[in-house]
Amino acid sequence: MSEPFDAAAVSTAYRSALEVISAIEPTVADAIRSELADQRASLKLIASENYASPAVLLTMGTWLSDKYAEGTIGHRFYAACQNIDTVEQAAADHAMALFGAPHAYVQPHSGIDANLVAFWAILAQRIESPALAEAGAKHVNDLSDDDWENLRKALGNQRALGMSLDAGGHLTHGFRPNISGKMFHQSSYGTNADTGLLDYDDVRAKAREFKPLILIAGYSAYPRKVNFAKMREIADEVGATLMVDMAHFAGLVAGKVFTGEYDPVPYAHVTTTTTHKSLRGPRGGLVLCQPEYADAVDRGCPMVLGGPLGHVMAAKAVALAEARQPAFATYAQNVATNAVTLADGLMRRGVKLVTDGTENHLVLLDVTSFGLTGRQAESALLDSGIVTNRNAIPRDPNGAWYTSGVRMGTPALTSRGFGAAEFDRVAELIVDVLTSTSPNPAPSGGASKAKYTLAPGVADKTHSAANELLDAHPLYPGLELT
Ligand code: DSN
Repeated sequence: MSEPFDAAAVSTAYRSALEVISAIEPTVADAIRSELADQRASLKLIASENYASPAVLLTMGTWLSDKYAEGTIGHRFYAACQNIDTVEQAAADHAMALFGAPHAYVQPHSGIDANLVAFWAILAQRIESPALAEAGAKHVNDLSDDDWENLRKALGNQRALGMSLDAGGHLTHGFRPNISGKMFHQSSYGTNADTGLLDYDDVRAKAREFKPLILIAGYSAYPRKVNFAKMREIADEVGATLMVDMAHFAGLVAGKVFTGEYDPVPYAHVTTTTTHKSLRGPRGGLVLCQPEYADAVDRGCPMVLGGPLGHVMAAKAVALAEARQPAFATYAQNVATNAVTLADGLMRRGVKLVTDGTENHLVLLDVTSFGLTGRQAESALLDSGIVTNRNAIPRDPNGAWYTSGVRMGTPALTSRGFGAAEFDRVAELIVDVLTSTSPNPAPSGGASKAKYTLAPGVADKTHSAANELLDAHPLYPGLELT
């Protein structure tokens, strides 16, 4: 781990905590022990996961959890919130200093909550409030399709333009299964069919035609940098608010890997993020914004959030303090360098990557050349101790369930201390597994999209090769639960 910690003290803390938990509900204590064992024993390549430091994790297991504190710092709807004020202010101060943002709101419980706060803040700030008040008389769960239509009309039929899901965008950027797709008329921009890269001229053309209230930038499966200066130029040209969801790459922004036009914070009116991915904090979200959106953003609770989670805001403060240390910039740079090593190692061994490489923390494999679906590839890798997730590729012929891709990221294993040699070996293991996997025949003819056969011995061989790497880079070294 990048942050050194006192292994004896942390071991004592967890041993004691597990003893106390075990006395009440041993099943839970056992699951906590097993989760550590499982995470220690696998190559975690899920691009959105990481390992938080013991300081961050321990902060969450405290009585700050027991306090209600609806409202904002110094202006609460409950008495005796002085300690919650302290931790919320500390987290907000660290967030503003780390990202150079004029305002930070650290209450969102997750990424979707952060995006909802941003959406409603933009609507509140830009659209006439009487319309909101009229529609707000009902709970969102009670709204029928007609009600939604009326709500959108009352709000002026607002439009949001975001990156399409199959190009790497996120569900919360205006897609129908998510509330964002019901609140807004949505349209999306994709990526170039030949290069897989974001085409800013296409974004501009779509924005001119669609005239969105909100231009959303950000992604969860696009392996490249985004030029936020260009996105802001487009937003300004069409009178849109630029909202950037940097959940995936916040660690690269914090660690100054993404600077200048690739740092969203100076360009976006509102920036949202989660805190647990490349930022390596507790599970949660936060919103950064320009001053003109601050009042509306601070109304996130009660607009769309319940009482803030004091224990998690405290852990955000600890994680953000860690991210302000020089070691975090080194970590972030290593995440990006390791992603290039992984990409090169895969491509050198014949794997097709979407966009033929990476400029951030993730790679997106197109597994069709192995004759596999993403689901088969994900399962065969998991059987071999390599944890990834299947993901649609642009214009995916297999849809969002089976998919034709697998997404992999470097933040977690970089936290364990993996470098170039380890990531090249990981690439070799991945290719061994994929070339040793074949789809089973489907009962209806052709190939199954789910069932597969992994050649005998490959899973065991890969597990033991993975263990060699993992043993050399232990997770939470010195932390002993027994
Ligand atoms: N579920 C997250 C991811 O894996 O990218 C995004 O919300």
